[in-house]
Amino acid sequence: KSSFYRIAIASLACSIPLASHAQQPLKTLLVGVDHRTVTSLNGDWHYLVDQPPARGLYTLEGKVRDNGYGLNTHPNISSGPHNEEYDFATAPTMKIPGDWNTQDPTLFRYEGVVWFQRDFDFQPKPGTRTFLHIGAANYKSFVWVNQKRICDHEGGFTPFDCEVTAALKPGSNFVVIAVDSTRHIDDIPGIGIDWFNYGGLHRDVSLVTVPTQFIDDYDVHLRHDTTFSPAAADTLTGYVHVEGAPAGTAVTVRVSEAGVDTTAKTDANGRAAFEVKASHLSLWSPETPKLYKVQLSSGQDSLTDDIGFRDIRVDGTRILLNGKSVFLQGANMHAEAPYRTGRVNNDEDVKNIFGFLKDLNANFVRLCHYPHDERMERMADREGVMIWSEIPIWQRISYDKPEVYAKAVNMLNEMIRRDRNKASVILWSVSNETPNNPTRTKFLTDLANEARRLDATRPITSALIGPHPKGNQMVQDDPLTNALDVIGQNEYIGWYEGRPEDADTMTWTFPQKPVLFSEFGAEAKFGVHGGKNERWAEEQQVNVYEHQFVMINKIPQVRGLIPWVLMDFRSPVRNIPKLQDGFNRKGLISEDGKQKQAFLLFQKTYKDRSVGKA
Ligand code: GCB
Repeated sequence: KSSFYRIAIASLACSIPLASHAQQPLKTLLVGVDHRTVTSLNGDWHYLVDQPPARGLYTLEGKVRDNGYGLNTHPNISSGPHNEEYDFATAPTMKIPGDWNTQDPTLFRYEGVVWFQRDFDFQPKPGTRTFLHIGAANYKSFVWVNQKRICDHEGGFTPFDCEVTAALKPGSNFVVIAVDSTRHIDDIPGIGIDWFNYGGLHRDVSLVTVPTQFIDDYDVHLRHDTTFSPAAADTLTGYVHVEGAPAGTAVTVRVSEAGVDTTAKTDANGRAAFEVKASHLSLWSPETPKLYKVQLSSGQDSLTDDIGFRDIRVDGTRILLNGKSVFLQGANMHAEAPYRTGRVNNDEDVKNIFGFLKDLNANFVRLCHYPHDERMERMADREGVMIWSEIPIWQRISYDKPEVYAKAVNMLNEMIRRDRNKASVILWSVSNETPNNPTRTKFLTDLANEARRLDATRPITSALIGPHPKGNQMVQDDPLTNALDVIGQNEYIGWYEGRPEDADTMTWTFPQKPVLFSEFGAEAKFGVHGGKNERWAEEQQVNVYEHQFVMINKIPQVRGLIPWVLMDFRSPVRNIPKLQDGFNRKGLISEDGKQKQAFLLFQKTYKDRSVGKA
């Protein structure tokens, strides 16, 4: 974003009445699908582009058509009355999961509706239910199976499940999904974003068959007491939710390695709460990322997940992991695939990103600015990397609208539900760079409290901007800090504001809470060399960071460094030819994996632990 955006944000005045924020029920969402046996629908799907006004999907009034392309009929080419003019059978194919932008050159900048269709064989089994699980589709999805309209979903980065039991038949079936990536002011994110709006079915798609009563949600964690003591950290607690189960249904939770084997009963809502002592629990940490096999079963259904147990909390201005103060040495990362570009969605992409983090000596990553592929959390769990996970509230959101709040709550729910059992995730973030006004503060305070209600075991954060410097003083007095456990502070001294050396004399005042420098940095193009103050030179990027380190080292409550950004990423607003070419160049690494000098600076700084203290 340019300084123009910053001013625009800061000056958004607010005189709109504060909305009251009602709660929305969450639809079925299966947790731990990657630990179930599923029928993958990944592979080649036929696709057709339905350019605006997207007449295959919408009526001219903007309503979703029940008799559009979703029916997957075929045109009468040789005889009979003329009908719809589309045909999936002869349409080209693309790989799912995958964004359409990097698979078809004619769709590189396309934002709008694309239709996807595939056939699949299926043999329904009596006494089962089947769900179509979509890892994520950006931004709105509309699903038909065998000509029946099944479900819709809004939100580009979280999973959803649509029950298809009644629509399936033995033998050949087909599914049609329309994905609309058009941006709107009242969406989350809104219209203006500094990343590429990759559209499509960009994460795994599968069919999940479960018994009629099945485990759809669970939460297994170390009991979060008011204080932490290693000796007393021996109790596992949480719940297993069994969809369709009458009250009193038995649920078993087994963690054999920790001597846990307990049975609980569901309540009237299908939820079985449990609490059980474990023996010789090894707590998860970056040094010892221990994961346990957790076996859950109820009736015909069972599922085994890999779960780590640890305690994360804030104490004054410190962040305590298992009772010990930690300093987060991290980086920001978009879900941009290294080397190939496009959205991250496979093991190879994730391995490459974690390779970068390991080389950097990082113990932390902020996944920007939306939930990433679940493989990221899985890998972080195994590798011992801590994660900041965020919903896409990124500048210019319609905070005055209750329906926008409802969308935010839904995204928060979906994010927390998917990842609450991941030990690596230590922070939920409700937003990034939001304007300081009462409507936004009420919205985000309610949202932070909602996050706490959903998960009382993790601190809540947000990345703030401002204040604007008064001389060499920065006073962070944004009232949103009252709603946060950990303060994320973004600032770009030396790039968007002032000169790199201005940081040396800058002083900061924060509320007495842990502070993470959640974004700071400068652009540089890999291979461009020059003086310390020459824009785009790798040397200048290093210079900016060196002055930042001087500043940050003087702020005792800083508990983490999260430079912007680990890797260059596509952003259509970055239009300086030869330097940017459509990429935000603040990466420590180029999009093809080349380390800039600033990467080496962080690598050494993190190795020596020379900036900041736990
Ligand atoms: C920010 C935003 C981030 C942008 C970055 C930039 O403050 O949070 O999404 O990409 O600045 O490079 O301008």
